[in-house]
Amino acid sequence: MLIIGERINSTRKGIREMIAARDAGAILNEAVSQARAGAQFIDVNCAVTSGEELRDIEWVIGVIQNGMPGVSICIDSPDHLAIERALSAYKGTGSVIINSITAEESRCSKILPLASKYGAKLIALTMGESGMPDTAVERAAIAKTILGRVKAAGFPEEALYFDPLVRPVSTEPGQAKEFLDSIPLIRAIGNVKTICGLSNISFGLPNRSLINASFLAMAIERGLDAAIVDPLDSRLMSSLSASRALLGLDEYCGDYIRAFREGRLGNKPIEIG
Ligand code: THG
Repeated sequence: MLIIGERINSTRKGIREMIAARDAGAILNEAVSQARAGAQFIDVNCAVTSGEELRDIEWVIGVIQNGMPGVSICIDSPDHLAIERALSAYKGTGSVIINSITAEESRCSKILPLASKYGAKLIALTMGESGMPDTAVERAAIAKTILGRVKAAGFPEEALYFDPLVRPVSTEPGQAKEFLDSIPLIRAIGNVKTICGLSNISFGLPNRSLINASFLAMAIERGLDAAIVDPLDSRLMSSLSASRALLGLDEYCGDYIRAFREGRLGNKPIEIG
């Protein structure tokens, strides 16, 4: 299971302020703490900043890779120019994921060549020209269209992650099931992977972390390959450990037991020796 840390996102007021103040220490701390908590990639989104997204994303990436040269990043932007700027700013020794393309032709034709040029992995939202699909079957159909475009551009399908788009269960109660059902349908169209931003599921509800953690367990059982989450949410990360153990994805529960010993399952660390 690939974990992408979501916290460096300019929709969050605190992050907007750190970027505006060019507070490198605070941004680096957000990246380091997410990596320590188990994030393999750090999502960077500067789209809601001062109107200077290109300059901001270049600065944030510079700060993170100076402090963590091996860091892997997920470039999260609706603007292909910001994605290009971020790709050229990245000098780290880790890997890069571009977040994201959709079925929209113009977006694919700009971003696919960049993904190939920089050897990046790619997230594709299952969103058509006409907006968000309602059913699992529609999500898989859009994924198929995108897969055709991606293959035609010579991009390797195993580096492609489809995001079937989670919607709030509080306002659209049928959507959680459609999302979950779409995971195996999408994985069946080729040698492709699935990913989602999890926290939308709990929008508008109290105790969001409980809903997020429970939904993550369900999605992992259906085959979800990666998730964009807050890795500092210990309930979520505990649920991830337990789910992997229960599904035989953690041989002899070694990771689960290690997480317990280190006090990462919501328990106090036990004394050793
Ligand atoms: N799929 C893909 N990329 C994504 C998303 C997705 N990128 C953005 C988003 N969704 C995932 N990232 C975040 C980052 C921060 C928060 C939520 C999702 C967050 N939200 C606070 C909340 O929901 O209460 C509000 C923000 C605030 O004002 O503090 O922190 O689905 N491919």
